[in-house]
Amino acid sequence: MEQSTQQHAALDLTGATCTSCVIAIEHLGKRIKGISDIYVDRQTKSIQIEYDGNRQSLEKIQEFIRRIGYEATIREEESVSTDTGTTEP
Ligand SMILES: [Cu+2]
Repeated sequence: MEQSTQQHAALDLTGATCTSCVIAIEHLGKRIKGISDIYVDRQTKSIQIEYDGNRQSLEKIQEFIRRIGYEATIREEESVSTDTGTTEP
């Protein structure tokens, strides 16, 4: 049984401030199994990831980033409840 539910995740990135860091993370990150897309936002110091929904894929990218000298923290925001006040009765 193989689940292929595409999911989005965000990681906080520490230490990678120059363009070459960002390029390295984006370029090599895409080659990690389970990661279909990765985008580093230097402004917000975050990494946006599209992945297969497998937690191991997230841990793999975290480990990879640590190995090249930076720190990435997975944001726990999977179950976001948005109270917008526009809920129907
Ligand atoms: Cu750098």
